[in-house]
Amino acid sequence: MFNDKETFKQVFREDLIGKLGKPLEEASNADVYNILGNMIRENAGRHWADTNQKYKADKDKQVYYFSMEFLIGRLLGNNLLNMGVLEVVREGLADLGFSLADIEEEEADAGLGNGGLGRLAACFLDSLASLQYAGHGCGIRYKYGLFEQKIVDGYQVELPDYWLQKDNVWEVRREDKQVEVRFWGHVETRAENGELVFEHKDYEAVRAVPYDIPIIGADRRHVNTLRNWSAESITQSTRTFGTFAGTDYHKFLEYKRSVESISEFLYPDDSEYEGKLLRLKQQYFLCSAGLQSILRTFGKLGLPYESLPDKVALHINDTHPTLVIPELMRILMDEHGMGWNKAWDITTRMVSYTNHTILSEALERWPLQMVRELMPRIFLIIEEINARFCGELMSRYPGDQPRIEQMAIIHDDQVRMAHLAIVASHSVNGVAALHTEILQKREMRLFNEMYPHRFNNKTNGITHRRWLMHANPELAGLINDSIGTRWIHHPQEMIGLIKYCEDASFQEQVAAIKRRNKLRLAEYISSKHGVQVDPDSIFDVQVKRLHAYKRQLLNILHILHLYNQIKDNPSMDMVPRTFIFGAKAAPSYHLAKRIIKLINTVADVVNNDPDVKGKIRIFFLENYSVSLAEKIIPAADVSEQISTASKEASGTGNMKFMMNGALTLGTMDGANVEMHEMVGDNNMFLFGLRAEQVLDYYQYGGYHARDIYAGDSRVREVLDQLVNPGPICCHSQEFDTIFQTLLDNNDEFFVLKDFASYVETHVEIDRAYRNQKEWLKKSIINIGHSGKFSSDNTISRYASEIWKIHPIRL
Ligand code: 26W
Repeated sequence: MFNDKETFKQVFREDLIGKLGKPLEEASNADVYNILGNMIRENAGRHWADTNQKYKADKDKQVYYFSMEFLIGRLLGNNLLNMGVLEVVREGLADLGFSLADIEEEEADAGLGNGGLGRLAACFLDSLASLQYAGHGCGIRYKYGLFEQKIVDGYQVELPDYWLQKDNVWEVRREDKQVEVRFWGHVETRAENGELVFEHKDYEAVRAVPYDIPIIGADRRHVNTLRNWSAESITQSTRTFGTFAGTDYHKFLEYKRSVESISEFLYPDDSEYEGKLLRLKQQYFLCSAGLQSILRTFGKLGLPYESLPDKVALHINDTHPTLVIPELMRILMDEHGMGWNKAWDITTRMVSYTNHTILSEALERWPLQMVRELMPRIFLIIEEINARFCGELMSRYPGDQPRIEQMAIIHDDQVRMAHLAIVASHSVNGVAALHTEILQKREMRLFNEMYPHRFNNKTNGITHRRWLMHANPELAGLINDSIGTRWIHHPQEMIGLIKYCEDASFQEQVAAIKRRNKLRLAEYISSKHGVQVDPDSIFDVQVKRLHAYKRQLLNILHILHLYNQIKDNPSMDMVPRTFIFGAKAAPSYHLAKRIIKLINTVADVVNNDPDVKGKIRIFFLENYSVSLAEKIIPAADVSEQISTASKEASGTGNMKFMMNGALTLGTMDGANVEMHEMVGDNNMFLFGLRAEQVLDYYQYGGYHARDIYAGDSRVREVLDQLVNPGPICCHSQEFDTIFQTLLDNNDEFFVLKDFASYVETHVEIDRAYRNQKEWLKKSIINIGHSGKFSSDNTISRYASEIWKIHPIRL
């Protein structure tokens, strides 16, 4: 397209005139963003068509990653990077008087996800395309992404995220690829030539229209597709409404509104299941539309349906898209005349499932009645799957009724989606070694006994292209200068950095880069909070969704304790700390919102107390999002990964921080365990209960939070400050709930139990930071090992072990 700066500038000017009729002097940042984005998409368009052509011609096996969430964030910078023109464009724009960083800020952050699960899906798409696999995303084009968070008087306020207000230059509406999804109605069953025939009658039809986004691989030539579905009304059809005249018109408007609501907004609940009808509609909408379109593409190959499992793999990201299973059965049987056994064999050979959580409150269980009414044919199929599965259980474990009840798909008038997903998948994976072990040995023990070969681990990963090369270009540049550029294609080769861990000049360069990143973040914070931030303080960061198990509460209680120490001894010797938080709470999650308020209240008190003299500062950065993460993570010194052991399935933020040279303060949870395996005790700050201990407490009891309150004066002091009149508790009983969960409800997440060891570990960090040479050595060792957590590695494993696909050379 344009491989040198001068060509770029020329093409860019021509486009500006040709498309907007504007000379350069009159162009705004928004204009530049639009022109540039369109230029890139159009250019990718050629490769996109070629890639699809190649897949079709060679009949390559395709993977479809079904996910209710794709948290892709901004695409401009990453697309420029993957197309290999980032520097050309940066310099070209600078010549024309624009800063690429400012232009990137014009793009709306595509927040079509809640957190870890959605961001993982986005990293996977980047790796699939970059490793030249035929792998695509299948999602929903929500009109509103995750809410925008404002902090008002210390409280979270949610605003709608109307991200489409700005033109989305990346998507292409594909009217010609639309399909119809059917809800409600009833099923008529009759026998035809000795076979049962099922006919769905009186249904409500919804038009599903795909919007495709090109996913540009790092070789620029390989371009896959993220296909997001939008729900629209059927205007032409007279089937449902007769003619749209008279009173029917109102009926139509009602129908239109109800249909459009399907792809209106992303549910903001992360890890808490809510049995809402609209959510179930969204799930079936995604599964049915996605599958119909996939099978249409397959149909054009002219192959027999028996070969489907050799040509298509379907992956479900948590149980949210589990309905692909009965939907595929329906299409194979009702539309292609296949018998049950054959359809079942094909389905189970195509579907694989990833579990992302063991929190029982996150396990989806849909009310049977809702399933029956909304999707009558799907209901029958699920019932049949359950009946056959229970039959199998009875012959395998005769008389073992408790086991059958524990494992059944339908139980208590509910459909247990995880059970359905396990029974109908050929692979079930957890997302970190510890998580998978807990699934196999505890949560899904009975299924693991029955299907021992089905369970496997695929430790999560992150794309080093976005999270290192794009977010921290200086560090990436330093790595190139020291070990060459092979690591970009083989991220594990970052291990070569270890030999520089004690090299004074290398250490200085790492330190200088970190400092510049901290200055940049300090400027951002100053612009938002109107306060100076000390770049020489330790930047201690916890950014992630707000959830009790992630224990932001432990962090803020420790800060309050530090504050108490400073008040007692104003000349206390400590390295200044800047504590940074970023977290959205689900709008209905009362406790989480109170914790946000507590963080902001403590921040207010501490930041304005002259006795503190800048020793600690606390900032809650509002609206944590992918683009904000890209600013924060490269600037962090300490990465807080402090979940109650056993609760965080993997974590992926932990990996992003590690890759950017922050040291982890963490529990032995999720992927922290694997980080520790690589870097050892010396290069991580571990504390707290181990997963086994936590799980044993849950099983056998023996933990009494009140004993700790009684026995540890530091704990007593901070907890009392939450509820007794004073600077933290100045009006109402705002923090009573927090006090009560810790004491009256016996501290489900062991905040008080881990408090002492957390405090000690912070002292250790203070000590360690004073020795900069040692600190930098640890930091470099972490960066060196982080290549293992590139999602390129993760995806290679999914490809060879689950999906059985190979890279496709274009
Ligand atoms: C049904 C409501 C609901 C919505 C989302 C339940 C559960 C979820 C997700 C499973 C929450 C989630 O994002 N889980 C995170 O997945 C990441 C990617 O695997 C892991 O790194 C995190 O540890 C896990 O919490």
